[in-house]
Amino acid sequence: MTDDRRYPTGKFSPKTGVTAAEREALIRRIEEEPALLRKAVDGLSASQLGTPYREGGWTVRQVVHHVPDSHMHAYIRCKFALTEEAPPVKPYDEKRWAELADVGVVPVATSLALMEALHERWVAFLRSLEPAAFARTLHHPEHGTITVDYLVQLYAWHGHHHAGQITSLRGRMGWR
Ligand code: NI
Repeated sequence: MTDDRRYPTGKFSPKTGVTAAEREALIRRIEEEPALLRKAVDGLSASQLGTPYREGGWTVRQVVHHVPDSHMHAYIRCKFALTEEAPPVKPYDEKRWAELADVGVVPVATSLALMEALHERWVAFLRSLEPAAFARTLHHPEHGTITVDYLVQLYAWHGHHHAGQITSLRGRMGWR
């Protein structure tokens, strides 16, 4: 297993007791993810987009379409947390989603535009919240109780994680 290729920015390690300043920095990281993903794939050809980012891994195209699929879930989970009492999280099978037929035919530009619009809504929403809102909870069937602060940390990592997989492939392949 090539962990460095799979986790170019390191594995996700959440903490408890996020300060207001740390939270602001995390939201800024979420804010920059659409541009980061756009830059990661800038100028790549169709065959480069069809290249797995590591042996046995998703293609660049699958990675790009996966990120907004995942972040749409996250955006909606944040809103459920604010509007219901400890609502259940509906997990989804991300591997099977990445293999659905649309992923092979929709241009990556469509998912980049989706990311930009989605993150504009999501970041505006997060910045509108009172500090206490970040302690609101959801119930995950595998992870138990999670908070909005946990989701903010996870998604401040997740977009960078996947953009890093592509950037690291570009570096190794010498793609300019
Ligand atoms: Ni992911």
